[in-house]
Amino acid sequence: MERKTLKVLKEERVAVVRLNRPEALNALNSETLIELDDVIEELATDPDVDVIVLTGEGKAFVAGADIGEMRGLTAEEGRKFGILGQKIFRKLELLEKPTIAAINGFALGGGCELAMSCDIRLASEKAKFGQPEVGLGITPGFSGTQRLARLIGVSKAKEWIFTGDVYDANEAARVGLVNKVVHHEALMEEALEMSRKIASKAQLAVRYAKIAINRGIEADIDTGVQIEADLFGLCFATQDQKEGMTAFLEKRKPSFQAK
Ligand code: CO8
Repeated sequence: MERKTLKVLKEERVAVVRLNRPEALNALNSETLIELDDVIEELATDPDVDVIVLTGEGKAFVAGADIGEMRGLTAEEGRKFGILGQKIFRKLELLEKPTIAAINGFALGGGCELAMSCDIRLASEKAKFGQPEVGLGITPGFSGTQRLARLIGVSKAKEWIFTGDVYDANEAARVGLVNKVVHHEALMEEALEMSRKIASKAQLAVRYAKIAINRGIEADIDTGVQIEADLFGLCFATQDQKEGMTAFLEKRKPSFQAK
């Protein structure tokens, strides 16, 4: 389906979703959010896709929620706009398939929040990060107060959010927001290489691992290990577990089936 604000390209079991409003630095307006929601729904059940990469067209990943659209909102409209973004980002975070943010440039405000809703963040050396909302008279509204604190710690998150400062990719990696910083030209190849590696593994095992990490980190350790035990047990009901272990013992490459 043709979409106005983003493009989707699929190859070798990987879907690349490219935010495509470069004239507004890919700022998230309602239309982009709704199209993103739609793409997430579609890719969740697409049998040809195992891994999803999110990136941006031009010099930005996403420079935030659309300030032009937000300027005139009432309190109730602002709350609704925030909840719309929160729900979509939560859906992305809970998608069973793994997601990689390939951050090609500015990831500010809602852009940083979008990147944080992905499983893994690869950044170009040109990427810039921050939550500048307080300089606009608002708080982060697409769950940045929650995810930044969980990813980089309460104290650093407060510093980032209270000052609104912008940080380069190396600082974002140093505080643990970004997995890896790569040369700008190599960003997509690195993201695709990692995606293909993940896609070559047993997909049910990858998805169960994601569920165990996501659900476990939100629970106490006893609940978390229980979730892990249940999902670990479920793996033994899959053909891919038989194939993976048999291939190891027969000293050959496994051929996984489940998608
Ligand atoms: N919204 C709308 N338009 C934007 C945005 C944005 N977030 N960012 C950039 N643009 C537009 C600019 O207005 C400009 O448009 P035009 O050419 O028509 O003047 C175009 O994109 C290019 O931008 P610049 O000329 O500013 O490019 P520069 O390279 O000079 O600067 C920056 C790049 C530093 C990224 C600069 O554009 C900037 O500071 N942008 C805003 C960053 C920001 O503050 N983001 C946070 C927004 S708030 C947010 O995300 C809250 C999320 C939760 C919302 C909850 C709702 C209730």
